[in-house]
Amino acid sequence: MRKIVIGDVQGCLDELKGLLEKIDFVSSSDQLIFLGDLVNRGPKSLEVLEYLYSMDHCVVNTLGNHDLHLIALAMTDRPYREKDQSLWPILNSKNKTGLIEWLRHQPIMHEEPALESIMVHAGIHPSWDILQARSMAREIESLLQSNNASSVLSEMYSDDSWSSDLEGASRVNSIINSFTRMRFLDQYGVCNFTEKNAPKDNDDSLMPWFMNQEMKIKDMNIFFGHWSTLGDFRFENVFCLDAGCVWGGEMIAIDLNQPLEKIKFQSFISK
Ligand SMILES: [Mn+2]
Repeated sequence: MRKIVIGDVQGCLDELKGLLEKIDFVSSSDQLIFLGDLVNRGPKSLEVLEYLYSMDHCVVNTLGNHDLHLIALAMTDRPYREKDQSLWPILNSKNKTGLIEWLRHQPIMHEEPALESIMVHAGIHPSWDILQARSMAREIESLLQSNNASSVLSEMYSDDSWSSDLEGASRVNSIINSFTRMRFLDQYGVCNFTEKNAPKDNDDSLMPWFMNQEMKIKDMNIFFGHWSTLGDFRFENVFCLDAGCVWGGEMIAIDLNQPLEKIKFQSFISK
């Protein structure tokens, strides 16, 4: 069985199908592991969800910030915004309940122990070892899957940065933010959630999470998306697979048995 990891889809169904064709994907024998943000911004978010839901037996998606935002719109009274337009067809779909239930039962972090690999949407806080990361992920997954999910989702919108002394909603949000929104940490170890550019060689004030001195997980490969300006990128044991397909870049897939041979599909969307 091939284990194939794919970066951010963001509603780009045609590119996803083109990529799957390019890798000769077979749903009866391959497994697809998505790095989150299946939806939003791109033209076919509803169709992407319906397509993957129909192949549930061979699909896993590590939840991203846009996936969580969609679940929040569906399960709380948070008002729809103009910029969420690409999500409206899902929220108005007759399949809404089934699609949202499927999505909220996806993991925050996925592991492939035999291939010494971990998948998350944005990152793993550098101060967490694998045991902590695992327990944080399981904690958030059980909250999202619980009857209390709507209150967690309605309180989710804050810029809390992980710190071991946080409690309550701030603590929960800081964990969600680490897994789904983190890019840079400042010199005090506080996450900066506004800077989205690629790291600059001459700027020490903001460091990517994976270059932090404290970084604990060194003996497993970590695959993540979320950072389209980083693109197809590797630093030691850490791999970014988001090359901004929705912005006119590429969608990237790798076969976990051959992680250095990436397969790329150029977006149809013009830059
Ligand atoms: Mn994201």
